[in-house]
Amino acid sequence: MNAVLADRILITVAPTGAETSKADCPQLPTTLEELVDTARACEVAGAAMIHVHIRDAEHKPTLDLGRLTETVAALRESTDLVVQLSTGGSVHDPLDRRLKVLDAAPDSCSLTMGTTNFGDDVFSNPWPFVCELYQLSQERQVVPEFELFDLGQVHALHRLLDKYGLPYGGKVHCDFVMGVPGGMPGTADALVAGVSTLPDVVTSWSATGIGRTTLPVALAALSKGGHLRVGMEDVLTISRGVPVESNAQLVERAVELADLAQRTPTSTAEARTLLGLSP
Ligand code: KMH
Ligand code: ZN
Repeated sequence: MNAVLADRILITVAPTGAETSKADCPQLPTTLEELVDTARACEVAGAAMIHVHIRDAEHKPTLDLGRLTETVAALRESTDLVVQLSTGGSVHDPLDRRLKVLDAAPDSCSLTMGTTNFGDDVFSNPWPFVCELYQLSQERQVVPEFELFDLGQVHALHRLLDKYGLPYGGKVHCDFVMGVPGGMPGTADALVAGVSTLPDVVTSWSATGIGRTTLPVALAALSKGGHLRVGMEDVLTISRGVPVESNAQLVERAVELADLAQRTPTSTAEARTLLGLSP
């Protein structure tokens, strides 16, 4: 792991996701303007990376390449955040469209390590797709963030790295996505089990807990020296029954929690070093 950055914490914001509707949550950033404003506010609050899902003119999830490319450009123009595009999309997106996301040339992409039941739906990530997406990320010089929804996916990560070697940039960054109904629970025990079996070549990891598991997972991740992902993709309440006002509010809370653990948010330049991107 990165001893040099031991007192630093990478905060990733996942502001939108693909599973919440604008009608249910008007404060969700779904237009490009809202996303850029959110990104700016979250950078000021302490985030260094943004995990991006975009929406169409009707606020529905889309993988439209033109919109993705425009979004990457707009975020680069307005912020220094590391721009990570979701290749997970929504549970309804076909695999071929998800591979095309890399054509938008982000800094980073999410790469989920296996198929997961996702509430009543299925988040499909068959092994050949995982391998193809990983090789494409190496070719296109995009740094993957390996998303781990279940403990078996940690083993799949060993298998992938054994077969195809290290990612572009030479660093291996993972994110535990916990508490999805169908995946691993959002508990300290599950996090410890996952972290203890990570491949030795992993250089950094973060965690996020969905819904009511957000705080337990964040506290467990801080206790284990991990990084944090926060945002309205993962949670819509700031405390029991109280809606989140903005993504920046969640980033601010992450900074406060990190401060208690004597960790300071990475700058965007430090985040690039941590992830194997050029500064
Ligand atoms: N929307 C979820 C089905 C990712 O961004 O890579 C998948 C997801 C993971 O959000
Ligand atoms: Zn996502």
